[in-house]
Amino acid sequence: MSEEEEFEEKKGFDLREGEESFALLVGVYKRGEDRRRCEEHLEELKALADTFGVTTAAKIPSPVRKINAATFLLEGKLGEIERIIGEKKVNLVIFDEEISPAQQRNLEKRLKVAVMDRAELILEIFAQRAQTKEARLQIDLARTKYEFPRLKRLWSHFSRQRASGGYLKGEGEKQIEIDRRLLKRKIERLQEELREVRRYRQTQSASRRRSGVPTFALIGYTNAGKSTLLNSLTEAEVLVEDKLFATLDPTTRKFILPNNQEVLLTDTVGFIRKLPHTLVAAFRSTLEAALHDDVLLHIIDVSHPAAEEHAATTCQLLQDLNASQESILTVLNKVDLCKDRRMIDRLRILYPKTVAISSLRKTGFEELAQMMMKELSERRQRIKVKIPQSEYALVAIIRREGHIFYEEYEENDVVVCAEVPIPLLHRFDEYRIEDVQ
Ligand SMILES: Nc1nc2c(ncn2[C@@H]2O[C@H](COP(=O)(O)OP(=O)(O)OP(=O)(O)O)[C@@H](O)[C@H]2O)c(=O)[nH]1
Ligand SMILES: [Mg+2]
Repeated sequence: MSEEEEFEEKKGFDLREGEESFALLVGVYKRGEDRRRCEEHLEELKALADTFGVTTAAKIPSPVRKINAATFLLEGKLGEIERIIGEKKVNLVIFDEEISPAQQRNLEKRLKVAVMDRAELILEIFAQRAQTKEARLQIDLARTKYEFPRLKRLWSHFSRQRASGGYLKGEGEKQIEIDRRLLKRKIERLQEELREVRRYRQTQSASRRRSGVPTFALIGYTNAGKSTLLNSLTEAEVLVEDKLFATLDPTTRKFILPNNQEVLLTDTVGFIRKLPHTLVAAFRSTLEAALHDDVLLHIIDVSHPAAEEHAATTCQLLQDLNASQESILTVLNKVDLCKDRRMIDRLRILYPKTVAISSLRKTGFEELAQMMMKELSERRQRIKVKIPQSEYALVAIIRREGHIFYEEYEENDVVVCAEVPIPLLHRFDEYRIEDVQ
């Protein structure tokens, strides 16, 4: 085994085959009125744990006035947690809040079980679910960067029996130096491999863009129903699951609008609150490729009690990724499950250009298609032009980038009535014959 492989061996929480893991989930809140939100967040953390393959034994929303620098929680709370660990055979504690590498180390020593935070859990899930080479490389890079400041902890449970013993003394510091060097080398290697894979993907997406077919990217909170919508519209057969992060890799499919206009739909990785920074960075390139597509379809699960918070999280992440906020159509999904009509009303006020649908029951699709067509035509102007055959390449441009309603041949000219993307209008100036509304 090479040095690097050996290093790989000792990282991550070890989910043993066939052995059930029980987790205790801890969330904190400051004021009494924040308790309900804290409980909602723990419910989401439970869904994440479930996706990871860990059973939730207990959820502990904890009121805290002050965070303890060394152990995050104060002694009293730790005693309570210790008791529950004993009673419920818990072998993993997951914090909804971010905990520092030192706090994590101290907590593991104190509680004698593995401790992770939400960010690490999300990273582990991504690692479990990654399919394509690019996704695997991105996640590996994100994980390696996450581990960098945590080397001491890794070394302290070298045997993968996390927190089963104390520090290994003496050699520890030297080993950390070696590990750090290995990690640096690994980060460089991963970055190089990623550049290689991306070069290939960019060539692909560039040729797609050159084809001029407008693209809609399906974005939104995890489990909102993005893949279900893509499947319902295009029979794409993308994996749909009532788990978080079912999709990690973008899938693109052709879709024909009712006016026969061909468009592309791209399914993307779901967003979640507190998405680890290293992951956002790692996925930036894949997401950016999708976000610079023509229009974003923001899918919201309106049957979820935290739909508004989910939508806001998604918008914030879009902003962080520099996506244009102008070309977003908001798709209120799962209306069939929605018990609170006021949620739909509130979201309609918060977001312009909304449509309510059920991806599963396939309702609201006509309205959605109308909205998509309208959005495209707003980016275009309708014109009538008479183009000489010697300039026929211009007709090919309209065919590719716009939409032709009809074309007629008049001797050596062709008369075309079409919608042309506004940035291209000037190329047709000298051939315009009349304005069309
Ligand atoms: N009742 C109902 N369920 C839906 C609807 N749309 C999606 N679902 C369900 O919601 C769950 C999540 O759907 P997905 O399509 O996997 O969600 P996603 O947005 O792709 O999720 P990630 O890939 O994890 O980000 C599945 O169990 C779907 O069957 C809907 O309109 N109505
Ligand atoms: Mg999906």
